[in-house]
Amino acid sequence: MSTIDYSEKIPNNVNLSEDRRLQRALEKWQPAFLGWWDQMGPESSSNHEVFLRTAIDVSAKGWAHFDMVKMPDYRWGIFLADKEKDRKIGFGNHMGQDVWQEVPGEYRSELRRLIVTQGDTEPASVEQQRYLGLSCPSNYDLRSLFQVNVEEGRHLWAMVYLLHAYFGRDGREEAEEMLLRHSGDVDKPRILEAFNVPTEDWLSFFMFTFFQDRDGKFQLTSLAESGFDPLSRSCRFMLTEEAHHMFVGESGVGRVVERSAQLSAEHDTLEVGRHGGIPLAMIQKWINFHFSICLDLFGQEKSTNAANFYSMGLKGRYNENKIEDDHLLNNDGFLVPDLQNGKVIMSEISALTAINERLRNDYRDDCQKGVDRWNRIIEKANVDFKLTLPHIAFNRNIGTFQDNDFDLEGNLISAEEFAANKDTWMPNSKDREFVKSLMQRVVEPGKMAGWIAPPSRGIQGKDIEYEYVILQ
Ligand code: BYC
Ligand code: FE
Ligand code: FE
Repeated sequence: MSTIDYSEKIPNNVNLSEDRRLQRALEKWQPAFLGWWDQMGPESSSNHEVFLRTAIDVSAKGWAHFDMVKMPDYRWGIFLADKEKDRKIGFGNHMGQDVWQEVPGEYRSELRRLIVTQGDTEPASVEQQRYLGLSCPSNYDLRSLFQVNVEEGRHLWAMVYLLHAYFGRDGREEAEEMLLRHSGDVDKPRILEAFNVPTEDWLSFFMFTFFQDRDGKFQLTSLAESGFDPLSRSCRFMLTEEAHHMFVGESGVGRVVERSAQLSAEHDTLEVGRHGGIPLAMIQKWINFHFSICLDLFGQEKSTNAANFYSMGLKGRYNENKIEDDHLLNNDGFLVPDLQNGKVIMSEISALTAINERLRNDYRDDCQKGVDRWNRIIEKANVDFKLTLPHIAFNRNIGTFQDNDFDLEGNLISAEEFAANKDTWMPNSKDREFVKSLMQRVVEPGKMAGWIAPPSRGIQGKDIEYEYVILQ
């Protein structure tokens, strides 16, 4: 089951050839996808040879094969993690029952909505990153970008397969819509707001893969708990790909921090801009922005949608099976932040309606660990500066805090005060211009732009100097 059939037009491990109708429908969607890739995917990249990994086996060991590939020839396909024998639903009203191999009729629209929302983010990210190849800091980094892009394209395939295979005609319509909405399009934007924000420089790209792909990690892990087995298996395999995206983000920001700290120490100043680095204080502004827009991706603190998804057995909590409680949550409480008398306080609500907030907490803890590791890089360089995550109330557009303004520490402030400080807390147009001015394309193998430290090693045992992308 786990070997992938590459003789097919659409590589897959779901026996696609045994379902002619489904195969034909997906083969019809395939050229639309390729057309979308050509128009909305990485700019001027179609002739580059790229050292890419392709899935060949879904088992934990050795699933990938590396080779020089032109991106339009990448073998996007449908890969599900192996079926777990006798898998049972692990939470909610159907706990203990066999997982579903077909869509439970009464939950059809909720399930479809989750799959559509998940699927929509994948092509969105490719659209957001489409011009970055023109300003990459190194040949190595250019490969990372393209690797992430093709895999996000494959994640779209993963969700489109589920829509086609299990949702009939409206599933096919949703699959078409995936290619018609576009990031930032005023008429047909992507569903979640953070996926409509352009990613115009490489500091933003690394922040994106750290903060935004990390939302992907947490959402996919929760969906991997799903009682709908095909969704669970899809997400489990996507998570193996996602691990690399996390690496690109954390190591990418880490290398920028390393270079900035190094320049700060060398010149005995934090103002390293005129030495070709990105000041640590400016990196902090990027963190403030990206972290706050990504917190919105978890939805409202108190959500009946989330409670329903959970009780229905469609979407669990992060690492549901490692949590020791009744997995029903009918009688449990959970503390969520609330605004009372002008102060952010914690108040208890039902654990069921607090599912989104719980996941956001897990996410925040994971982000903090990454920030701690960046701070160790700064310490090692003997520079006196500390990066932090802003308070959860800062710059929020979804949930409890959306109608008020807060400073970085979570103090309620007036709209005027926020407007007056916004440009010191988050990237302003001058900051963005400055960072963009540093983004001069470097593609010669082994060379690095001056604002970023080299990676500690190359990819798949190759040297850092290896020509990962042959441009043409
Ligand atoms: N923007 O009850 P609530 C990834 C809406 S990233 C706009 O809290 P719910 C990736 C909401 O729709 C992972 N609208 O909502 C990363 C609802 O609307 P209605 C993506 C928003 O449903 C990088 C209303 O507000 N996957 O894979 O519990 C690169 C009430 O809110 C937003 C998923 O998200 C928002 N941010 O929670 C590539 C998993 N938030 O009902 C890829 C699937 C809320 O009033 N999605 N609203 O019309 C979900 O699980 C849930 O839909 C959400 C929202 C957690 C997103
Ligand atoms: Fe993805
Ligand atoms: Fe990702």
